[in-house]
Amino acid sequence: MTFMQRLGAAAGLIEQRLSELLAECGPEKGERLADAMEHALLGGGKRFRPFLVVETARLFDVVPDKAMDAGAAFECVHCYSLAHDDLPAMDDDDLRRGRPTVHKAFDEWTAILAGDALLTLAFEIMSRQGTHPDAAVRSELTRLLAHAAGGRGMVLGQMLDLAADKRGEPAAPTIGHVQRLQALKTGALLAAACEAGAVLGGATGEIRAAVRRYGEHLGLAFQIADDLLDAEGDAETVGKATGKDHAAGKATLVSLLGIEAARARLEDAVRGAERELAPFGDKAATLIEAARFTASRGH
Ligand code: GRG
Repeated sequence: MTFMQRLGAAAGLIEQRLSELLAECGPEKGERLADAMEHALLGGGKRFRPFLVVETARLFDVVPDKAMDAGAAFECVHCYSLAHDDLPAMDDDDLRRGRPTVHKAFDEWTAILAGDALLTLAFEIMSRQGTHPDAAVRSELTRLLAHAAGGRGMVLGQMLDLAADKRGEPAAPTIGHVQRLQALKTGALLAAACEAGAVLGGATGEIRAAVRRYGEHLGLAFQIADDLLDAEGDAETVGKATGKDHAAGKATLVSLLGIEAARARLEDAVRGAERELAPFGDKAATLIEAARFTASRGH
């Protein structure tokens, strides 16, 4: 199986599980809120964060089935963040995953509430007994997800990003500022997804930390690849508008470093990711491929 086939197969399984969890814990089918949550959650997306949970858990011999619900919780947070990010008050996008964004398919207030409900659904899923039999593990997973998603993680990253876009702050962003912003906005959830796999596998100390650092390198690679796509990709292949950052004069690692140096930093991040998983030998082959895929992805 190629890496893309493996990612696609995992996406199919996670999509199925997301659909079941939405039916079990979400609003009744037929409610406008249920339809909007379904639009935000199902029908597209690489399901990369659940894939990372499942694959990092596999390093510790956890079978995919036992990591699926924790992965689904991460995907709910991710999909809420996309629905809110696409709103006119934030990044203002009409297209996501090749389809109308939630507020275009419904309206703004529905998109806000669907996002809110997906965020809370994530924590309901994470704290259900089926996610892990040990309450201490569920509690640690819940803390990990909350920390990554919240005011010291993704929301802070989004705040810094919008402060730059809408208020021009800081006036002269440094590479350090952009890197911090991105590590929070995109990296925090990706790194926590990897760490969650290690937590599911009972890993502690330096081993858990190494898996997290793998996720941090991956997050950086993911963001630089996204910036390169914005600078060089076309909307049809990417499934959303491109050239927006460039047209807005936005500071990204690509605009601050130039395309060549950004590419070099991307390769560096991939090597860092590989280095962290070296002690796992062949067991880490899929995750190493995931890092390479992240760097080379075209959508
Ligand atoms: C609204 C609090 C709040 C946060 C939003 C994630 C995010 C923060 C905004 C998304 C904007 C964006 C384009 C970020 C760059 C990287 C990124 C997260 C891309 C989308 O993730 P993928 O490629 O998407 O995993 P799919 O569709 O495959 O799930």
